[in-house]
Formats: sequence, structure tokens, C-alpha cells
Amino acid sequence: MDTRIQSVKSKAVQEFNQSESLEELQQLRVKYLGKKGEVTQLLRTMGQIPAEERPKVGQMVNQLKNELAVIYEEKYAELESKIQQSRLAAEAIDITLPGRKPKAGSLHPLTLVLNEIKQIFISMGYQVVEGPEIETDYYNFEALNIPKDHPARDMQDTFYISGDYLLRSQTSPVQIRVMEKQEPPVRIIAPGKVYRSDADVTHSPMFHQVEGLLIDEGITFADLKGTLQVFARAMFGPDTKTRFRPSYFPFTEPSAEVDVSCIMCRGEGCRVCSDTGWLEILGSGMVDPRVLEHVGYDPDKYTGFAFGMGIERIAMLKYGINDIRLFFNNDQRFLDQFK
Ligand code: 2U9
Repeated sequence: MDTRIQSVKSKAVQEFNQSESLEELQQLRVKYLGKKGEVTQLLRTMGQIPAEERPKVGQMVNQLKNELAVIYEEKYAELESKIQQSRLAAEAIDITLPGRKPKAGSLHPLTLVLNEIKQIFISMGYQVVEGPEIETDYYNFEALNIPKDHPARDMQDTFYISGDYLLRSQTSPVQIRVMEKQEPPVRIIAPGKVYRSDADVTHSPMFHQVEGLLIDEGITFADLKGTLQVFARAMFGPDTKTRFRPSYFPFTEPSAEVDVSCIMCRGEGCRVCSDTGWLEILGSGMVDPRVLEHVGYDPDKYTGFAFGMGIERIAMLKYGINDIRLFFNNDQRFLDQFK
């Protein structure tokens, strides 16, 4: 019996010590210490040995049982700590690595240009006013002296909604609303989205305008010229030349389109200005007396000038952009260039 106990002991001790996983260890516990385990079997065979030897053998088997239980506990703790160590090693974080910088956004090129335009006119005492994008026929056309049969009213140009409503094709209705509410002097710019049924590399069905309006006693075309000259130089550089060409708009008389000396070749002639040396930047004119009458201003007492420009056009000229759709595609590679 003694040899049997010794042989179970040495086999068990060796196997416990060699086990490499908790599962294996668990199986060994069942194998030796479980209900049908080898040590339990030893106790069961006690009946076959002489009665006087039983207490001693019983003691030996119990001692073996206790020894194996201790080895099991120690091995269990050792394996668990090994698992813990390898998990910690795998999950280790190198706190000396530099952190990831959050990617900073940037202002859209149209916002940059609009901010610049606003700042120039604010510095000349203008107020910035906004208004609705859905307008009525009256504010978008009638009050601006655009007669019913004018081409600007064609279904092709204007997006009609229903009945009397349409998407404004210019920001002029904003100025009409201001004039209805207040007496001169008026000195405002109206930036915002406008809509026209037109689409190619230089036209988008939605684009942005800034219009300006100044009404007071004794305002002349010289004030218009001086104001727009100051604007052109602030926007395109102090050496910028301006040129006023006669034009026609239903809401201004006389009217003029304004060119600046080409910002690429400074007037020498190049591809950008089609060898003319000039780039058109905006339209302008003295407010037609009929527009003043519409809002109840006395045209014998007050005169004024107005102008309008497309922000996309100004931005395309300023940054040398050749396709208007780049502004609206949200291509990060394009937008990142304006940081
Ligand atoms: C009122 C009276 C007159 C606004 C004006 C223009 C000339 C003009 C175009 C520029 C490029 C439109 O975006 S564009 O296609 N605009 O040429 N706009 S005068 O005249 C007004 C506005 C309001 C009460």
C-alpha cells in the first residue's frame, strides 16, 4: 500500500507541476482529487488491508490529499498570474507616444471671400442685412422695375414654387424690405444665397451674391465710382485699376459694369482675361427713380446707387479657380487649400 501511495504521489506531483494551463490543471484535480479520483480510490481500497494498518495508511492518504491540494492551489495561482502578466503585456499602452492631433477644419473659400467683402463695406459705414430666400413676385421683380415681359422672369431663369412664391434670383428684395421700413439715409449690403436655372463651369443653380445700396440726398455717380474703386483696391490690391462700362439693368439708370485690371497679368493680357487686360467683377448703377417711388421715397429729394456681385465669381478670380462646382463638392483636398 505504501508503494502505491508513493507512486500515485510522485506521478501526481510531476503532472501537477508540468501542467501549463488552468484547464489542464482542472482535469488533474478531477483525476486525482475528484470523487472518482485516484486518491479517493486509495481510500476506498482501505477495506482490503489489515485493520491495524488502516489508521496509518488513512493518515498517509489524507496527508497526500492535503499535499496535492496545496500543490494545486500554488500551481493555480502561478498559472493565473502568468495569464495576467501576458494579458497586461498585450494591452500595454506606450504613454510616451505623442497624442493624435484632432484635424482642425477651415473656413470655406466662399466664407473667406464674403467675410472680406463684408469687412470692406463695414469699414465704409455699411450695415449687413439678410432676408428670406423664398420671395414673392412683388419683391423679386415688381418693386425692382422688372416688367412682366422681362427676360429675367422667364421660367428658364427663375425657380417658381407655387402661386406667387419663387426662389429669389437676386438679394435685391432685402433692400426693398429695408427701404419700406426706414427713411434715408440707407447704407446697406445684402449677402446671401440666390437661385437661377443655369448650370455650367461658371454658373450654379444656387450661388451667393452681395448687393449694396446707398440712398441719401445729393448722391451722384461719382460716389458710386469712388466707393467701388475703394472696394476693388481693398479686395484685389492697391495697384488695381477700375473701368466702368455702360450697361443696362431694369433697376438702375444709368448702369455700369465694373472691370478691374487683370489680377494675373496686371493688365498685360493673358489667358485669364482673354488678352483684354480686364476682368469684370460686378454690375452697378444709380437706383432708378421708379424703384424709389415704389417704396415711397421722393425721387426729387433722394438719389442713390446700387451694385451687385457674385461671390463665387470674385472667389474664382481671386484664387484662380476654373470650375464653380468645386465650391459645392465638399472635396477635402480642395477645401484644405484655404487653411
Ligand atoms: C435695389 C435697387 C437696385 C443691384 C444691382 C447689379 C447691378 C448686378 C449682378 C452681378 C452678378 C447679378 O450675381 S450677378 O449675376 N448684379 O449687375 N445688381 S445693380 O441693384 C439694386 C438692388 C436693390 C433696391
